Amino acid sequence: MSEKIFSTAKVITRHPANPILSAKDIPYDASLIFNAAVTRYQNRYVMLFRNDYGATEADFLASGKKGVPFAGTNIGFAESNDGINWQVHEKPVWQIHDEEIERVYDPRMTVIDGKVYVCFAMDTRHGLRGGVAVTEDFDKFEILSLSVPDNRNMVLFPEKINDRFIRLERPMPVYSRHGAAEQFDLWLSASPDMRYWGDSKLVLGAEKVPFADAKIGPAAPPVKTPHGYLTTFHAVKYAPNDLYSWHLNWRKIYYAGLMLLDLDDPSKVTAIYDEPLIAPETVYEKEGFRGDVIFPGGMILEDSGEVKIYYGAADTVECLATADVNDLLNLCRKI
Ligand code: BMA
Repeated sequence: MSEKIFSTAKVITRHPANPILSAKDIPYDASLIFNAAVTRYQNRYVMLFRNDYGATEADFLASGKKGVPFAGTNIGFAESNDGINWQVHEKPVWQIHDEEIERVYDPRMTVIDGKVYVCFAMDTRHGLRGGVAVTEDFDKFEILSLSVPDNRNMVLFPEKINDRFIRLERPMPVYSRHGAAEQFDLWLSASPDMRYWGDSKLVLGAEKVPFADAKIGPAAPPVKTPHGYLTTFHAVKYAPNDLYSWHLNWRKIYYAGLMLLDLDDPSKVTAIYDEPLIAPETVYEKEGFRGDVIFPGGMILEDSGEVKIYYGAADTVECLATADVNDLLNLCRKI
């Protein structure tokens, strides 16, 4: 039986300026600019982006593609009046590297009551933790909570629901998923104060996604519509052969999916699109550090009904796609 070929939904338009941010735009050491958080804050667009620096494709080639370590990962900051053209701050704004913590990365921003909450992943010597921080100036980041390992891909809803903050998240249960490699699912937790998280519920099992045969998880933070919280997720499918990559043996295709969550109980998926919203197709999505990776980290619903979806492509550059909110809602079928 031949493999089904998944393609990007017709309602999606890739921005002609793609990639909208890449290493050449950064005024300091930068190699991979991707998996950014983007939101609107104080009358402009703001972006926190991941920068893995200190190794190039040539370094990997010289190593026989066995791989060379990046010197580090930091988080950069950029601002924009139109969401397309970005002014990048002259220095990175956030980096943690000490005896225990290796790095913070993959930020996701949600503005609640005038404050910017930043979910992030943190690699530590004792496992991978997901965290929530708060900033008002994109200079100081106060960490409010950190999960036990292994958990990441956290994203916050744009408001309290039934008096509690809610986040989507993706724990990584390697011990108990019946031997399946990387079969991880999308969960939700609630908190009264952003510090204590609990009441965790399964939202979507990986087996429910027809274009995944491995892990799924959150992508960009949800946006509110009258029909429910519209949100992207990421879904991984294994490729039969090696994909384009700077290193050897890269075989994971990352698709962006789309679903609708209940306004009162967002642990309930009310509708889902059964094909990818965005599938890797362009050169900048298929060729890079890890080809065939699409990873949304920002979703903005404009007053016009346009939805801007910001996504990391090939773990190398940051891109923008747009769609009409009604077209996105129409893609999601009731379940
Ligand atoms: C995941 C994370 C992401 C990355 C993806 C594809 O495990 O490391 O940051 O985009 O893999 O490499």
